[in-house]
Amino acid sequence: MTRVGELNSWHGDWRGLKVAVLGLGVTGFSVADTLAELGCDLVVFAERADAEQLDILDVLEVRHVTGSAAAGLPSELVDFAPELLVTSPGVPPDSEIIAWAKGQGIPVWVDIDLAWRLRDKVGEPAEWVCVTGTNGKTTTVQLTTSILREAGLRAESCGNIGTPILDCIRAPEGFDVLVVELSSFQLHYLGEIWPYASAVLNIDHDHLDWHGGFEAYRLAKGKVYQNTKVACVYNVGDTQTEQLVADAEVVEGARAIGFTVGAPSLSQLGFVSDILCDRAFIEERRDQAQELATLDDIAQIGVITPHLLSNVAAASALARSFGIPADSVRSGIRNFRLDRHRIEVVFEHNDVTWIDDSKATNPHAAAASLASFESIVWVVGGLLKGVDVAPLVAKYAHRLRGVIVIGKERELVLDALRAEAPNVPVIEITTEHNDEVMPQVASGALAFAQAGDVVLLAPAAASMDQFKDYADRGFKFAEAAKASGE
Ligand code: UMA
Repeated sequence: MTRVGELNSWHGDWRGLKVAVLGLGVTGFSVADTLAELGCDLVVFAERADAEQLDILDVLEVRHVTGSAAAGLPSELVDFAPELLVTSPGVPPDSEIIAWAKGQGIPVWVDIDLAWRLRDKVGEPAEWVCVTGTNGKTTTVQLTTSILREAGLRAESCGNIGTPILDCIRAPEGFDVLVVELSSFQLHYLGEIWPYASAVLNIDHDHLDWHGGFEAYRLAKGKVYQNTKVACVYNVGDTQTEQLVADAEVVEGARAIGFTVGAPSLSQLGFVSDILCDRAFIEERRDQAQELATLDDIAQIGVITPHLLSNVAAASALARSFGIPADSVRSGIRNFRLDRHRIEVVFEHNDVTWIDDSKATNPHAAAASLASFESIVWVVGGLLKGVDVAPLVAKYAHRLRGVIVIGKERELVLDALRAEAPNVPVIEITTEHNDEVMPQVASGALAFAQAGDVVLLAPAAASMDQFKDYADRGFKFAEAAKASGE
C-alpha cells in the first residue's frame, strides 16, 4: 500500500507528505490549514484567492501559486510531484490538473475524504448523516440537526451548506453526529466513507455542464448511499432515488426507508391527513403508525409547501434512525426556522405578497415554489448552467400573471416563454447596470400584479452574472419591493 493509502487517522504520521491543494475558497483554505497543522509539505494552487487568506497562508508558511500561474497545468505542480491532490469541489473533472493527476496515478480527494480519515481527532468519532439531492438539502440538513439536538445529541450541520466539514472535525468540543450536506461535485470525487444514515432527497436536472450529462450527475448523487450502515432514506415520489438505494452496496442490515407527502406504507414516513406519521421505526409498524408532528407544528417553520413537507419527512426519517423519541421530533420541528431566501415573505402591500426564493437556483427548485401559489408574477433568469427551462415554463404557464426576465442569458428564457407561454405578458430587464436590475423588476411587477397575486423571485438560475450571490440577489429584491410600496 502507498503511504497515502495507509494514512487513516489524525494521529497518523502525515509529516512531510507532499500534498497539492487545488482552490483557495472556503474548502481549499480549510484543507490547507488542516494539512499545515498536520505537518504536510504543501503547495496551494488557485486561480482566484483573496488577499487575506494568502496572508494567513504566508504566516503558516504554506507556499501558493495563484492567478494565471495556477491556470492550465502549472509547471510548479509538475515539479512539486505531489503524493496526493486535494481538490476543491468546484473544479470540474475535465480540468487539466485533475486529468494530469489521474494520469500520474496521484490520488485525488475532496475535503470530505480527508475529513473521514481525520475524524478521530477528538474522542470517539461522530457518526455521519449524509444528505444530497437537487433541492432541499440545506433545509433537511438543518432540520435533522435541530431534531437530533432536541434529543440531547451533540449534532452539527456542515459540508456544502457552507461550513467546511474540516472545521467540525477540528472543533475542540467534538460531536456525536455530523449532518453533512454533500453536493454532486463533492460526491463525484468522493472515495469510501461509511455513513450511519444517508438520503437522496430528489433528482432533477442541475449542473449538467459540470458533470457532462444527467447520467453522470445521477450516479454521483447515488454514491451517498454507498456503505450506509443503518438507514438509506429515499423519496417515494421520486423512483430514481429508490433505484439508487437498490443499486448501492450497503452494510448488511441497513434498511431502505421511504418518505412521502402522501400516506406512508410499511417502512415509510408520511402524512395521514394533517399528521406526520412514522411506519418505519416502531415495532408495530405492520399495522400501526406513530404520530410525530402535525401541520400546525410544521407551520411554525414557514409557508407550508409540498417541498417543505417532503423535507420535514426526510429529516424526521434520518433523525428517527437514531432512535430519537417522537416528542423530540415535534419540538425539533417547532423550534426550527428556515434560512433566508427560501420562499421568504419579504413584503406585503395592497394585497400583493412579495416572496424571495432566490435560493431556487435551478428549475427543480423553482418548480417547488411555482407549485405553491395560484397567481404569480414570476421573476426568472440568470445563469442557467446548461439546463433547459422550457419544461418548467410549460408546466406552470397557467399560473403566470406575467413574467419578468433578468440575467445575462435572457434569450434562452425568452425563447422558452415564446414557445411554451405565448399568451403570458413578459418584461425583459435589459439594463447593463446591475444595481438597477431589481428596482426595474419591482416597477415591472407593479404593472402586472393584481390583488391576491404573489411576486415571486424564483429565478431557476444561478446569480453570479448580475449579483454577488443568491443572498445578494434576494436582499436587493426585498429592498426594491419595499421601496416600490413607499
Ligand atoms: N478554482 C480553480 N479552478 C477551477 C475552479 C475553481 O482554481 O476550475 C478555485 C477558485 O479559483 C477558488 C476555489 O477554487 O480559489 C473555489 O473553490 P470552490 O468553487 O470549490 O468553492 P468553495 O469556496 O470551496 O466552496 C465549496 C462549495 N462551492 C462549490 O462547490 C462551487 C460551497 O457550496 C460549499 O459551501 C463549500 O465548498 C464548503 O463545503 C456552494 C455551492 O454553490 C454553496 N454549491 C453548489 C450547489 O449547492 O449547487 C455545488
